[in-house]
Amino acid sequence: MRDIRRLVPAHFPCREPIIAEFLAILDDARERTRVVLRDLPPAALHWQLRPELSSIGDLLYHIGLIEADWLYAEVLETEYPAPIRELLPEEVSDAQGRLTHVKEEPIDVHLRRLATIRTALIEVFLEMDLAEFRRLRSLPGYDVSPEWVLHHLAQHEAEHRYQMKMIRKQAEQRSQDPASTG
Ligand code: NI
Repeated sequence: MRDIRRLVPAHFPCREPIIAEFLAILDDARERTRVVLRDLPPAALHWQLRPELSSIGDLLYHIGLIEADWLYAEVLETEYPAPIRELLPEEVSDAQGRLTHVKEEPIDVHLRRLATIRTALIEVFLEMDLAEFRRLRSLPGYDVSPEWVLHHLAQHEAEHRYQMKMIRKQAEQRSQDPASTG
């Protein structure tokens, strides 16, 4: 069967067709992340090259936290609702300014967290009109539109996806050859 590469905006019944296109792009980005995580050995989820470096689990948590943060702080200009706050107990970075090292959870918990945040995001964008999509929100350091936020979230996930791919490769090499230092 041929591999068909196209976006499916019809999956997102938005008021504005262009918003459905953006949601389809984000959906494709998530699918590509899932491919990188497919059949991930549980030990590789928590593996760190060095104690100060992130694990794949840390990065999955980070991707969800950043998505929720752009959604609530920037797009909606509000606080996290309680169910989202409960999903994200850890701050984005630790006292040293590094990405927080999160407690070890199974991959399903990570994927469910990401899916819950994504569902909340889609609900907001289904109803949005074009003026609101492009209306700049004024934050302390910058002005930002929801349109840019969706673009940015796809980029952000792609950057960390590559990082997760490299971590996985290193973790799997180590598990085959524990004496290796390379
Ligand atoms: Ni990041």
